[in-house]
Amino acid sequence: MQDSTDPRSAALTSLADSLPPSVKVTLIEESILVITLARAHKRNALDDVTVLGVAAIFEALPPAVRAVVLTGEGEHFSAGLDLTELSDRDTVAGIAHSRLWHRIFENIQFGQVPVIAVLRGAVIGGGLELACTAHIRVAETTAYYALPEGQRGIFVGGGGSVRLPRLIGVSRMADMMLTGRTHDAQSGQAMGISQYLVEAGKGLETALELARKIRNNAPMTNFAVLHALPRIAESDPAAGYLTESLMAAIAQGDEEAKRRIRDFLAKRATKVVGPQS
Ligand code: 1HE
Repeated sequence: MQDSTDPRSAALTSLADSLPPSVKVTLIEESILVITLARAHKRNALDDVTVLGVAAIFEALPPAVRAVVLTGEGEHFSAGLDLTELSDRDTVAGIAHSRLWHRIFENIQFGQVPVIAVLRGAVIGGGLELACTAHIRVAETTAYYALPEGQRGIFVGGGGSVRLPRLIGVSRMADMMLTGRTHDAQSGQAMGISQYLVEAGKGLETALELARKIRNNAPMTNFAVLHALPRIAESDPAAGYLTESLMAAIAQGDEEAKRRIRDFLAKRATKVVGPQS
């Protein structure tokens, strides 16, 4: 493990120095960046300073970083929007704030590297919206999901109404918002919020294992999964098939793909392994 004082990570050190105390970064094995929401005393509620801190990281990811793990300090991932900042905002400022979150969250989802979120305890409102920007969500059994916007008299503003229905469907999201229903980790896994469900305290370890696999992929494949796959999935089928063909041809034409296929044919590459329990 390498921390931000390691001389090899000068870019990270300057990034870390520019962050607010509520956001921490640690570089692991030179290529996995762990971002930690560090406002546990406020249940990692997302105030502007924290969200802008996260944004700054994704705008200036050190080139060596191949995967990001996003986690929260303490027992909760995030209690959502910092409600103390909401009362000062009028309608116009509210639109600007939501659009700011949109830009920042878009930059996470459609950024340079895959992001794995580690979910535990409260994953509420804007915290769930932030979690939805990740490409993989690892939930610990303590995780629970809620959208109390209905009770607070507000609406999701961080892209939740676009991203969450694609995971769980409009009807489940409507139920959460209308009735204040909370889903536990098992239910969230069954609905498709998380792709992995692990015991309490194991989320970070699992996320790091996944990040190690991801960083070994060809960069072109990771790019295609992040940028082409979701766009193709949203396209009309004819445009989707064409985009898929173009992306497939670009990927297979890359020297990295040719080397990997030569390695497999020469029996130098690992085989696919059967499902693990
Ligand atoms: C907060 C926030 C917050 C905690 N904004 N300060 N989100 C919510 O409606 C969830 C509100 N939070 C809660 O329901 C509870 O805090 C929890 C279930 C997450 C945790 O409960 P607990 O008993 O462990 O902690 P606590 O005592 O309630 O909170 C500890 C402190 O964090 C306390 O401050 P303190 O100064 O009294 O110590 C809380 O006020 C503070 N805190 N959550 C501000 N959210 C882009 S639009 C998105 C819209 C939304 O996200 S709406 C959902 C908002």
